[in-house]
Amino acid sequence: MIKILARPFPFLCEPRSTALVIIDMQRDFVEPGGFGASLGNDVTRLQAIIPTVRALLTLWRQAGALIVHTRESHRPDLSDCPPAKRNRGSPSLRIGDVGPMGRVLVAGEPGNQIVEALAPRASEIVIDKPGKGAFYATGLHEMLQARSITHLVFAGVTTEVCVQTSMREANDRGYECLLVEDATESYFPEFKAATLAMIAAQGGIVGWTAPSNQVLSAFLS
Ligand code: C5J
Repeated sequence: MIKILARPFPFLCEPRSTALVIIDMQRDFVEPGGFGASLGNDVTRLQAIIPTVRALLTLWRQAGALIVHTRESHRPDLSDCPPAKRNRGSPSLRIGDVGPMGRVLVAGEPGNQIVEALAPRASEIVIDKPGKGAFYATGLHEMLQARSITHLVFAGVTTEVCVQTSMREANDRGYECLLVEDATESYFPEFKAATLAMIAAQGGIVGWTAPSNQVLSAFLS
């Protein structure tokens, strides 16, 4: 059992039953010309967490523990993209439109790939999710249950959208969840701060948060 110094109190877990879940570290969110940029966002904020997420990935690989990567991703015929999602707002590029990195948020396109520094290995689970949450229409819960996973450590983007949605879905399914504070980012710093605060509030109503140095030192001690 390891003990991570976290908010609102220490997070206890066994590496063999604790998966690292890296949410949507895709070129479409992190690089210019993708979905995030098409919504008018500054993507450089998100690029800054790549080294920290990579450190967690390396730690989990060394521990031989389970790693899950997610991609927000739609079928080429967009049959899994509700019109309500595709048509909302006025982005410069909609889901399925052709941009500088291929069709936006479409499976198999260059922009839909996870950034090179965090590229999944063959032994790691990769989830293509049509929604913001990692559990909706993916079979992730069944995959985790088959591997006796009880605890999830989250990283990735964006904090208040796909990360928070996935963490809430996981919490409702009975997982103990921790979000690594400096391994997640938002286009809006105030939304990240609010998300971290609301997760750990009320005795950890959604779960725990901790900085990456506490996760690393707990695993390495
Ligand atoms: C968004 C995500 N923000 N991965 N997706 O649309 O957070």
